[in-house]
Amino acid sequence: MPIGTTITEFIIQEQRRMKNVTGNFTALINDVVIACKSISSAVRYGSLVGVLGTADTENIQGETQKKLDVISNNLFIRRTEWGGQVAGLASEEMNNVYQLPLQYPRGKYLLVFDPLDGSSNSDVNGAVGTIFSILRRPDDSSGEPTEEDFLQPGTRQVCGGYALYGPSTMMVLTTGHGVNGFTLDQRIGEFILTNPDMRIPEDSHDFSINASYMRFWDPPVRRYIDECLAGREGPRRKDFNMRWAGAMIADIHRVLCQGGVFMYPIDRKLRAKNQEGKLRLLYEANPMSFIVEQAGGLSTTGTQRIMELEPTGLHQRCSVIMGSKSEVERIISYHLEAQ
Ligand code: AHM
Ligand code: MG
Repeated sequence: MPIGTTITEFIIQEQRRMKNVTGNFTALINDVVIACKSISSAVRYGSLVGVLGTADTENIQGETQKKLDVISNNLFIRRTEWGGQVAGLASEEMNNVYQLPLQYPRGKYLLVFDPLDGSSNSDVNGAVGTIFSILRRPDDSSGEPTEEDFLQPGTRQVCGGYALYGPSTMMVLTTGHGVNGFTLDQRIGEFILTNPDMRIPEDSHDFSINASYMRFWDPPVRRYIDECLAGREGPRRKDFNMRWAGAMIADIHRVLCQGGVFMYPIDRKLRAKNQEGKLRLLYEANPMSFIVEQAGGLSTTGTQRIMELEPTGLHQRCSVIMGSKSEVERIISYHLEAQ
């Protein structure tokens, strides 16, 4: 579709090409778009409307919530619960599956989201974002949806997407037919197609990892980064750049645009806390993996394709390594050699 198409037209046109569509998915995406515009507005006004700083609450992961985490979560629920497209919602900021108020009809989709990823950036006016994943409610599930219904591997996602609240607000989406990026035109309040058919460049020089954890890394990750750091004088025979925004959306968005790898791998420190990673599988790793794979990249824990992991809990974590195909293949081969 041509540059300049609105996101609504884009989704409707894309849906028209499929069989048996009812318009439910289009309506749901519309609500997600409005949710992200509302969060974008809250983020943009920041201190002017008193939304920065810490709330007096913790989420299930024991992390202190920011006021904007709570506001974004509420906005996302409010905008998506009413329309009759979803049967239930789940998010980083809620311990259990959110059951819809009784007055709203139940639909065939399940929506999982991280309302404000990288929220620690919000107090320093850094980039943050919203990540979401849409699943189909399993056919054999009835009554109110349970946690079990949400525990589907990433390969079953109907849609994965994120909104990035940076200097401009962008929305990047996949429904399994490539990846498209839209930029919010603040003058008319619409997302406009600006980055059609996004492909991750193969030739890249960037890596993105929190290097302060270097002493805890597993040998394959250590080896890959050591070789990057050795630059022209090392086995890779070229110089690399390190970039770390502290919000996975911002870091992976850069990888989508310029290539490279983003990593938040399992390490000794996380294992000591009995964690399988830092990032959450259902609403962080899976939707971002869907986008990266659809853009021609790869996404792995180091030893397994992330989208094939069988989830065992709503807030399950996993090791994350994703980006340009050849770089991720190299990191996987280092893991295989180490085994
Ligand atoms: P959040 O969802 O609570 O914001 O946590 C996820 C974020 C990622 O966006 C980012 O890549 C990572 O946490 C940063 O973690 P660290 O502070 O350990 O580098
Ligand atoms: Mg997050």
